[in-house]
Amino acid sequence: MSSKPQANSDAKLDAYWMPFTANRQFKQAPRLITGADGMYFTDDKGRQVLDGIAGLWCVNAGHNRPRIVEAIQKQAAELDFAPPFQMAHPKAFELAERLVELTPAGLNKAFFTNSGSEAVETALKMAIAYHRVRGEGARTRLIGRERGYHGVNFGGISVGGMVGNRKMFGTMLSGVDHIRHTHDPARNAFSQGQPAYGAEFANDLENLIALHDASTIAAVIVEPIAGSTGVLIPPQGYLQRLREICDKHAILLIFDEVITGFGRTGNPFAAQTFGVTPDLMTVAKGLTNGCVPMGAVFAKQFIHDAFMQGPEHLIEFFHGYTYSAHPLACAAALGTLDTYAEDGLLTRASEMQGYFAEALHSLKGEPNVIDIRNMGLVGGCELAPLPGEPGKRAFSIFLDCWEKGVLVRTTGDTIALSPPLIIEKQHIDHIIDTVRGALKRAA
Ligand code: PXG
Ligand code: PLP
Repeated sequence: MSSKPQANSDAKLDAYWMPFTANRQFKQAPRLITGADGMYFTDDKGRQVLDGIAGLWCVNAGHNRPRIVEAIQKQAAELDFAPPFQMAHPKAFELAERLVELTPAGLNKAFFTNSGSEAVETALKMAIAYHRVRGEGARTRLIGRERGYHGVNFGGISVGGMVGNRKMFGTMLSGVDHIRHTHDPARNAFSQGQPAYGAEFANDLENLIALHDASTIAAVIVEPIAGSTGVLIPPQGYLQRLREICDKHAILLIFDEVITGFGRTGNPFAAQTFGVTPDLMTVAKGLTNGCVPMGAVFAKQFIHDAFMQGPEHLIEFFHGYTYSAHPLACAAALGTLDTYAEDGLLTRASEMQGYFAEALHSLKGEPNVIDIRNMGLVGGCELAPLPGEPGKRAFSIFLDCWEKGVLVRTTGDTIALSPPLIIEKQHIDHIIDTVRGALKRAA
């Protein structure tokens, strides 16, 4: 269909400053993707590459799904854009209604953004403004967690806990504090599913409340499973404990489900898998199967209702994006929800997780493997770092797997797997065998 870009020779690679990429290294040996279907990418040399990470944790239904493709094509020809402020188009309402049927009980208001990063900014602003509209304007502090990833905008990196994403960018938001991360390989290495130890890490929140006083704290934001920082599964009882502490002190609990949303853990949302419901929940990625950029924040009714006061002709929440609820994104999301429903994908991870876990944990004992973690269809295999060169060992595994026709993701020295939810057993075997080969070759 489209002409294939030529690596190195004629294609000019200069002008594009690539995101989160080693630009100079990449441009010496580009990895170019030119097509995708089902579980596979096609690269510019015509090779088929098995997608072990659903693109970037987003293509949950696999690539090139007809309903989504058709929905986008039809929408583009019918309504390209409608202003989202003081105006709307019908699919925005339809999508919100469809979504709140899937969300955990009570999260029944949907606010649309264009990415996970924007969803996070939106949720943080909603939390602070919520307290203010009800007369608790001193509640402005935000609590995040070490090793958290909440996108790359200023609010998100402020509450986030990845040093590399923060240290270059000045002082960020004021009034932010962090609880400890829950990664505890000394006690929990090679746990399957939720590790046994570490619920007490949630008590850090009590310490911060003692330090700052609850009357200054608006919200706590965590990923139910930390994805980008290496697949950190919450210890048993940990999220429940966070919920209890937030309730006790009227602090809002925000779950960032940008990665865990839309079936990754075996339920539509990880909140359902873990049995803990937040007050605000951010999503993106799987919302449109990665096909058109879109994110959303789901809010509990009481948060929304707190804003609905004052004269009715006035704007209640001074926030929104030019492309909030963009018609193409709404069409893509509706096509995505149809596809998830038809194929039973939002619960499929619960069927596949046993086989996936067994295959993944069979890597125990391979060279330099120091921990393996899993939940639903997300897995992490952590390697001992090369002395003085953190991240390098895992990156060499990533390159080797790509050469051998499997796309994996690495973060630090953890190999992360998050395949499309349509995955079959033979694909799991192929991914794990390829990783195993790479680990042996790198030894
Ligand atoms: N929150 C979470 C929990 C995420 O995982 C974002 C927010 C930001 O979403 P956007 O759409 O603005 O990128 C994310 C994104 C990785 C990786 O390698 C993960 C993400 C993004 C880039 C790389 O794990 N997650
Ligand atoms: N910068 C300028 C000058 C703008 O006019 C706008 C929106 O109108 C923005 C930034 C924000 O863009 P967006 O709504 O796409 O986030």
